[in-house]
Parts: sequence; C-alpha cells; structure tokens
Amino acid sequence: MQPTEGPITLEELALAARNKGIPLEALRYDTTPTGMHYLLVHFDIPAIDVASFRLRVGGNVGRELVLGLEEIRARPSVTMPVTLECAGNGRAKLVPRPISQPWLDEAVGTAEWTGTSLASLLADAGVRPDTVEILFTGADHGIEKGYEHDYARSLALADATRPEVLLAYEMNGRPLEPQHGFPLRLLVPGWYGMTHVKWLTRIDAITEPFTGYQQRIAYWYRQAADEQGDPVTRIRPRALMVPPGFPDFLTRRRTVDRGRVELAGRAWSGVAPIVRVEVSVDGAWSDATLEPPLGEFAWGRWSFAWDASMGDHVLACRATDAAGNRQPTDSPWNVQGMGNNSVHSVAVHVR
Ligand SMILES: Nc1nc2c(c(=O)[nH]1)N[C@H]1C(S)=C(S)[C@@H](COP(=O)(O)O)O[C@H]1N2
Ligand SMILES: [Mo]
Repeated sequence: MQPTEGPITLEELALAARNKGIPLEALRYDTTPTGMHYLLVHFDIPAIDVASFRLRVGGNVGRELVLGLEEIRARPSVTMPVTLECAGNGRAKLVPRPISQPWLDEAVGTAEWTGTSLASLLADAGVRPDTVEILFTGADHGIEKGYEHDYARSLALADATRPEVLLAYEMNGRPLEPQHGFPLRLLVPGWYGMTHVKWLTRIDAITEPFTGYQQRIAYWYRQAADEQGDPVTRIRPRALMVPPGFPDFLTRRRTVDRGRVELAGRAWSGVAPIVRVEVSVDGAWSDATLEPPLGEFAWGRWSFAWDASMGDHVLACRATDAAGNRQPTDSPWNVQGMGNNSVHSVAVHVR
C-alpha cells in the first residue's frame, strides 16, 4: 500500500461511503444497536439463500461434516457481549496516510452474539493431530492488490479451539443482518475484526500455514513494504469518549455550557483487562472512574466529572490494560495503517 499525504481521494471516499463507523454518541449504549455497529466489507455483500446454505467442515479431519443452518442452531448455544474493532481503526490519523478505508476513531461496536462452540464442532469432525491451523472461508469474492480470492483467514489450532470462539448466527437477539455475515460468521473474541470471517461457508483443518492474501499479505505491522513484520492479532487497548455538548454540523466542533459536565465513554482491550482510564483537559491527565466491563471480551464504561471553564479546551482519554499497555499519544506509523490506538481527543468550546 502506497502511503500518501494530502486530501482524501475519491476512492477512499467510496470506501468510506460503503463502510461506516459507530456514531460516537452511540458509545452511550452498553450494547450497540445493530444499525449503529461499525461495518467493514471488503468486496460485495453476498446474497445467501438460507435453504440451500451449507457449512462444510473438512480438510485434515476424520469425518467431513456438511451442516445446514438448522443443524448448527440445534447445537448448544452461548450468548455473550463481544467488542469488535477493525484493525485499521485510526488509520486516517497517520501521517503519511496509508490508502485504504480511512477510519478515524469509530470502527468499533459491541453486540450480544449468539452461536455455538467451534471447538465442539471441530471435535465432532475429528481434527487430526498433525493439523497446524484451521482455515475459515467466506462466500465473498474479489480482488485486492491484484490477488483474486475468496475472503479467507486462518488461526493456529490452539487459538481456534479456545472456548470463547463461536460460530455466530445471531447478533443482538436477531438473525445476522446480511452485512454482518448472514447466515453464519466466525467470532474470535479479543481479536481484531478481520479474524471474524463473515458469510462463513468452509472450515478446513490444514497441515501447513495458510498463505492467502488476507493472511500473508494483509494485516501485518510493517515499517517497510518489503519486510514481513509482525502479524496483527489481538485488539490493542483503546478508550473513546461520547463527545460532550452539541456539534457544529460541518466541523463537528463541540459547544458545552460551563459548569459540571459528566464526561463518559468506553474502554476495551483484547490483550488484558482494562485497569485504568485517564482523561486529559488541555494536557493534564487525571484518573476516570471505571465500571466493570460488560463481559470478559467486551468494553466497560468510564466517567469523569469535569468542571468546564469558559474558553476553548481539548479533551482526551486513554486506557491502560493489565498487561501494562497504555495508549500512546502518537502511534508508530506502519505501512498498512494497522492498530493505531493513539488517544482520542475532542475539541470543545465552553460558553
Ligand atoms: N467474509 C468476510 N469476512 C469479513 C470481512 C470481509 O470483508 N469478508 N471483513 C472483516 C473485517 S476487516 C472486519 S473489521 C469485520 C467487520 O465486521 P462487521 O462488519 O460485522 O462489524 O469483519 C471481518 N470479516
Ligand atoms: Mo477490519
């Protein structure tokens, strides 16, 4: 990907018009209403006929499985809140800007997902012991950087068989919407969005690491285009703020009345639990109050009482997780614009 500076291109705008972020005021809800959840679709949303839909589980297994949606729904089910975030969140704030979906801070959402254990399905298929990865293939197809492929990603066997990994068929108590993967998607709590393969049609046990486009080329932290770098895996810590007051239509600049203002937002990490959220007013950091997270793999609410004085201010928030990862002020640049969890700041005018 060739990084660039300067204005957003029409191609980036076309991507931004298809894919969308959470309206930041929707950070008020514990669970993001489905229509406000962020959305990222690489190619076209496939139209899948549920009557003829089959999930095939094969490759290096003792017994191939071919399952319809009703057979999957008949298996034991789990419902849990999971925060999903796109690995490209924050990309458009990097300088020079890597060209792809130009996210600012808003590629996140938390839904109640219902599905069935992948580990149990793999056990039924009898994954052979020399399996190294499980490969997940979606029904969508397209070209990226000249490579034509079905969207597909793999996971190491140990990651794929963790108990929280689900084949999900409901979001917020309803069948998946077409854009979120109807009728079936993978859910890998704690991992960045690209892992959660939508429109899932094939699961294969494989004996060599998968080298497809979305695995080997996309989703790496690279300082230079010709190095392999480090793979993008779990979600880095981040806190976001419900923008206080009211916005200007075009600039989104906020106006707030002076006095006590309750600032609030959400914080999450896929690496370790969030242990601290801080708020900065014009560069001075103080601790916010942190509520318990919605679930082991979902965000938690934070709040902070601000005594707003007249004038222009810059507010910011940052999270720290139990592994000692704290959001940076400026994230190190990388070629694909991955994992930019630099702090969220909001300019406000207090009157
Ligand atoms: N089959 C398929 N799965 C996919 C994608 C895709 O384009 N095709 N996009 C991925 C990416 S990059 C993200 S961030 C999440 C977004 O999930 P959502 O749109 O349900 O929020 O889906 C992932 N799963
Ligand atoms: Mo993504």
